Amino acid sequence: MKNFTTETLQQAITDKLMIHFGKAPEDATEAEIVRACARVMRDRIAIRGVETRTKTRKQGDKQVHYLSLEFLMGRSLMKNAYNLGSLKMLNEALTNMGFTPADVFEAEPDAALGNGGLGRLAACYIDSMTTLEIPATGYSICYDLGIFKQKIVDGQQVELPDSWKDVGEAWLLPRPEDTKWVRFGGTVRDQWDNGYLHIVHEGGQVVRAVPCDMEIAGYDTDHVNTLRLWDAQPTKQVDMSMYSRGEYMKATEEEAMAEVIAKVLYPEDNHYEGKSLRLKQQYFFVSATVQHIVQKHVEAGRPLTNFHEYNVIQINDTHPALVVPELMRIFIDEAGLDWEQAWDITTQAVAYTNHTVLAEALERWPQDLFQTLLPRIWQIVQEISNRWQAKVDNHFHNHSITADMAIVWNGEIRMANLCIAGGMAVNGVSGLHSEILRKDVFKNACNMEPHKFKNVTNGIDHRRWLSEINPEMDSLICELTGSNRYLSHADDMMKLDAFADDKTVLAKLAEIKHANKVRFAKHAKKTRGVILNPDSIFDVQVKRLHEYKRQLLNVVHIISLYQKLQDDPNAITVPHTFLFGAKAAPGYQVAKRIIHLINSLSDEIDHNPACKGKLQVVFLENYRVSLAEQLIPASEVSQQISTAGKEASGTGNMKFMMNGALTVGTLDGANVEMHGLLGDENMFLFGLHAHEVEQLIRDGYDPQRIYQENATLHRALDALRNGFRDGVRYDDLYQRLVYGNHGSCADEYLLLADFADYAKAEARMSATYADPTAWNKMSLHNIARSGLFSADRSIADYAETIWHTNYRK
Ligand code: GLS
Repeated sequence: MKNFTTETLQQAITDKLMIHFGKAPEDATEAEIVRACARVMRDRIAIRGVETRTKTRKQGDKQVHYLSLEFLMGRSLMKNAYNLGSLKMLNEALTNMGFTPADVFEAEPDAALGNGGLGRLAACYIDSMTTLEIPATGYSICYDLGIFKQKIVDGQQVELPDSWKDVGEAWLLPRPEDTKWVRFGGTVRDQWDNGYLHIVHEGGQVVRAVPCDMEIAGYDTDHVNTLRLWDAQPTKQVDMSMYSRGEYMKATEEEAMAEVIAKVLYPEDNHYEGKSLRLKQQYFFVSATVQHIVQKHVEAGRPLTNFHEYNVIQINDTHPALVVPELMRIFIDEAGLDWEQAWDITTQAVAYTNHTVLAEALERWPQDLFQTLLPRIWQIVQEISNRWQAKVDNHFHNHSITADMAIVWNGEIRMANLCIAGGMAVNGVSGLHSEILRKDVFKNACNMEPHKFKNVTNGIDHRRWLSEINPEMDSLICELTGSNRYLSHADDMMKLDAFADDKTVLAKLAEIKHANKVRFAKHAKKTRGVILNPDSIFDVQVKRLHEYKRQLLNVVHIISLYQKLQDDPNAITVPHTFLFGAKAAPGYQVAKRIIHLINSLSDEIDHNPACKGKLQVVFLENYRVSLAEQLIPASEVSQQISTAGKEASGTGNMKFMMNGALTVGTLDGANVEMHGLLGDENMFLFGLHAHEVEQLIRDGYDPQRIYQENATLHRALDALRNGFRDGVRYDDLYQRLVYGNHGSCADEYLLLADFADYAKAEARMSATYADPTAWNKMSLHNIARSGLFSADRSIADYAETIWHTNYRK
């Protein structure tokens, strides 16, 4: 299909505006113009979607089904225009119509159906699967409310609902004809019919799952994939007779019960909530999805015995783990296969990605809840568990290993073990993380079935996270590498390494970064009234707030710098701006206290004349995808300082590296691979390594001793304890670090142990910054070597090592 020209695009948008809103361009609001543009793009992509599906069906290609409770898509207008090759035309058309394109893009709300890295990864992956022309579908829930909007009031986080659909809905194509029904509760009984045993599951509550599809355009291809978002609706119409009897509330009860399933995304990252509604969400979207996949397979005229040859189901963390028993239920109860046949197919069709080693994030469902809500699935899980346990017993003859690998144990269902038993592959998301899974977290399972354990290092959509958000850098890369080939072959960026001693190139690089800083400073002033100094180091830590990510280590270090500046006004020679952005899970009190602390410190420093022009701390409210897109091109230092062994991979680290920021970081997650590419000389490494962390904890860690011995640290922690000019004290955080409180051990994440080395790394970083040539050279090497972290590479790895599907090379 032909590309839009500026004229055809402008005409199409004008027509949409008139048909949908009854308005001429000059009367339309920005929200209306966004909706009209979205509809125009959606139509175009939808047509290609029909063609893609026809082709896939004809060729009988294997399909990938990517299940994730989170897809953190962000904005789509610029992205889709970019992928369709129409961004330039869209900019021109909007300008011709009297709009400022940047303001129009800014008016689109983020589709924030995810918490952080795990959800954003799914969004990057669907882009790459499409670009690599893999027939793939993403599946999730069409939440009414995405991750909450964060407001800072008196220094503290307040959560507001995020209703993205007003405008965001324009991207969705409702598909009521593909509706599925999902049953909760009720009773299960056996029934004999003509000598055959049937399972009858009846009663309880039946909810309708109605798909709303978001069509996904790839880059430089006509291939289109779908992100299918299931909406929950009641089965029964509202009972009008109840209305006429005046029982209004009762009449709408069932409706409300069904709709609550798709109401809101759970706002916890790296933490599981054992709530019945969460389990309902999981089964709701898994059951609808599996019913759909199996139905399509059967409709294509194929027997279920070759289901796994045509379908692979990738589950993003254990959240969709019920895929395993749901496939078994459909194969056995609905298609009449026997257990062995059904198990054989299931275990060849499912693959599981683990995204965390944190104990509080590993899902375990209480048996009582599970049994009541999903009675038939519970029976199947019990059978899977018994058979698995027999296999483990037979292999090891060791009670403690049996206990460790059990699926149902002590009144709980352990979802990770269910995924390991029920799938063909288990992968971690960085080299170190996969190693920890093999050697530690899933050690026994790996001993028994080593062939299942793989690694696929995460990657990011470099077209969005570099080319689209940093257009000047994109032009420079194209110029230096001789073409825009890097957009589909990210390793082409390697060619930049050859320019490390080219003064003109380094100067250009610095110029681009500075212009991005100025742009971000303007944006910050306009949107939140903050004045930033573009001639200071932009030192950034943006990610979810979690103790293991150690924002508090960064804060304690800033306090020590502040104190140094009190002693000696010339202690800081390079002006330094520390930028933070982070949402805390609403129930995570310690994380909320750390946000408060950052704001207290920011206020203290703002009011101290000695800091003026030298030191600034800024907390950026409501950190989200679209804010990251503004900030990352302007960042110079990327803080990736988690306790080694705790961050599975990280993906922000990759985005910063790609945009030329230098990393201050520990050897954790994908930082290890970054270090492998960059060496000590191109990043600022510090801190204990993962095995040293283990060792220290085994030997007995004593933060009090460090507190007593390190005078700088001692003084900074005392200041933190007493608080700053707003009068808020942080004794609780102090206690948590030095002595332990509320039953937690002292300094669980070893901030004190790493403090001295961190301060040294920061000092090295500041000193290097004072030497622009050295800095720009390092920055260039970072960009050049970041191609490995393209999501295209990750998806090619999945295709080759796990899915065994073809892809465009
Ligand atoms: C996470 C990990 O914490 C990140 O390290 C990882 O990069 C991401 C994607 O693999 O998954 N796990 C999680 O629960 N939230 C994440 O962001």
